[in-house]
Amino acid sequence: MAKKTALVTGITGQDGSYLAEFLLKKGYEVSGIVRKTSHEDYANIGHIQEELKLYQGDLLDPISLREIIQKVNPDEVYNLASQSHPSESFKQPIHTAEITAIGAHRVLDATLDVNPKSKFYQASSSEMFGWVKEIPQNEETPLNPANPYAASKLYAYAMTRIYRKSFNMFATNGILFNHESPRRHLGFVTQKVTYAAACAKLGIKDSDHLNEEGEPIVRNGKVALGNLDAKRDWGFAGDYVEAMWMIMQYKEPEDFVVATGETHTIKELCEEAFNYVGLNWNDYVVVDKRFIRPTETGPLVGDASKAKKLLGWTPKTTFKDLVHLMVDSQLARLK
Ligand code: NDP
Ligand code: GDR
Repeated sequence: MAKKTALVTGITGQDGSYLAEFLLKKGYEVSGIVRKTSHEDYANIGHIQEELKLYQGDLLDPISLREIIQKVNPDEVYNLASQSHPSESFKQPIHTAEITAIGAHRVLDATLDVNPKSKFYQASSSEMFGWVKEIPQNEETPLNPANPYAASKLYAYAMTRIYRKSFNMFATNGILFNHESPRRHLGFVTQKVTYAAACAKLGIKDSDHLNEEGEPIVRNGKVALGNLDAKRDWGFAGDYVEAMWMIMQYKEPEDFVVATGETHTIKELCEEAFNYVGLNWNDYVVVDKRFIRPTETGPLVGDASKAKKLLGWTPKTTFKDLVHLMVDSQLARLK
């Protein structure tokens, strides 16, 4: 039997790399879209690069997208590419919309135009719940975005539903809550905190890696964070890419919330990471108002009972295990 073919946008990112690994294991032929950059060191997919087919394209460029879809002729398209930093979206709202909203629409439209039988997955986000209307959040919870990234995701989510209903496409949304891993960018809070805990454990007072303001993440032995009371529902990225695939195998194209159902504050994250290396987080964390966002999303906590019931999906990694595996990975890298 011919191999199934998947096309993954955002394959160099955290989720793209885990999804590519997962699909290769399932026997898929996996193609990915990469941007033309000056330095082509794909850190997250280096270990599987030879098994992948990579095509240069950009969500800003509809012609490249059409050509790639034509060449690959995919059974399944996973649109994971985006400007994925909500914090950055306050600084670059239009750029974010170009990629995260219209870019996603370009991939959706090119799929319909070139290969309408292909299934389509849109990487939708719990950020769309924004200033939340209810707790916990499920597929029926009203969407109320609180930043330009979330508004862009809302547009792409809505277009995916519109194409499904209007053009009879197998177009789905996975509404994923935060999911993390050692492959996360250091700009996200779980990586920042676990990196700082590892530095503290190793006695590193000034780190090599820089924060969003271009300063060492750890400076004079301290890490500067923003809102410590924000609440997030954090899972492990490796578990969440399985849900993406399950959503695409379901008999009907539907939208699914993917979450752990547990929420924690940033303070609790700090406590878990620093306790794990035998230290008190209060000695290492300072609040810096430059990292406090103009508006905050949440409190986020997802109700994934639909995914559990219809797909049989459940998360395997606990919050504790996730934080520990991220600290361990940072310790190994720094050593
Ligand atoms: P990452 O930031 O790790 O990856 C983003 C990917 O998008 C990278 O491969 C990046 O390429 C690519 N990309 C960015 N701009 C463009 C463009 N103009 N053209 C083509 N490719 C582009 O994100 P994650 O892996 O964490 O997330 C995957 C998707 O899921 C994103 O859409 C994100 O918004 C969404 N999401 C993520 C959640 C999470 O908790 N991780 C939760 C809910 C949704 P390059 O390497 O060149 O920068
Ligand atoms: P988020 O992730 O915005 O939820 O988006 P991030 O880790 O950036 O923020 C989570 C929460 O932590 C608070 N916070 C800080 N955040 C950062 N980055 N840096 C800090 O110093 C800091 N201090 C406190 C934030 O205010 C926020 O409340 C991620 C991305 O993966 C999106 O693409 C995805 O859609 C959502 O998760 C679900």
